[in-house]
Amino acid sequence: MIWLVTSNEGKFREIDLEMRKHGIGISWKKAKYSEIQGNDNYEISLRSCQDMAKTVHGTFFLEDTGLYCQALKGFPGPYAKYAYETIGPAGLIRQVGGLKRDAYFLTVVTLHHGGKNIQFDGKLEGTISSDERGGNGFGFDPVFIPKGEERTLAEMTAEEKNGISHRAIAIRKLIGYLEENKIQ
Ligand code: ITT
Repeated sequence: MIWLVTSNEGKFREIDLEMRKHGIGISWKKAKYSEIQGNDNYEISLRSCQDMAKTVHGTFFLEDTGLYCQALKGFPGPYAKYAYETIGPAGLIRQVGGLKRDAYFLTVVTLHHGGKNIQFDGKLEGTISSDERGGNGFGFDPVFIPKGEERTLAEMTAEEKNGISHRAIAIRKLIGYLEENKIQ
């Protein structure tokens, strides 16, 4: 049994979809863990995992995702959740304004297995759109246009987003590790 610890249903849906495609079943531990602040998503993901290992037994993983906007010197970066709950997608568009719109998502998965913590990452480059578009996905999806695309992530199906996303890239690395090590 492999647990995914997250309070975010959107994350669970995307990850479950990808893992089922590879024949791996996961169980959702819907827990809100206090996000230990750190300088980057690797540190936050690792420290959150170490903290959860005190109460969750067996094999589990969690992930931390950040959104880095070039024009804002990387803001909101690891504080994406705070930015989402405060200024929101519309506020981010205003902040970026007419500046260079390049941005990227970074997901860092940490797997806890056999007393060890192992990390897998995934990145998606793109730009911040000038208006909010689309009703799929979650978070900043309506304002993020992946490189080489015209649509925002929220205008794509879950399968299309998983084809290219930061999260799905990290999850496919995790799947490779689980398969190699026969972890289920
Ligand atoms: P956890 O319980 O898993 O921590 P969370 O929502 O707090 O859930 P994060 O801190 O990793 O997760 O994510 C920060 C925010 O970044 C999140 O609340 C979303 O608003 C946004 N976000 C994360 N992944 C995203 C994605 O794939 N597309 C759009 N926005 C995303």
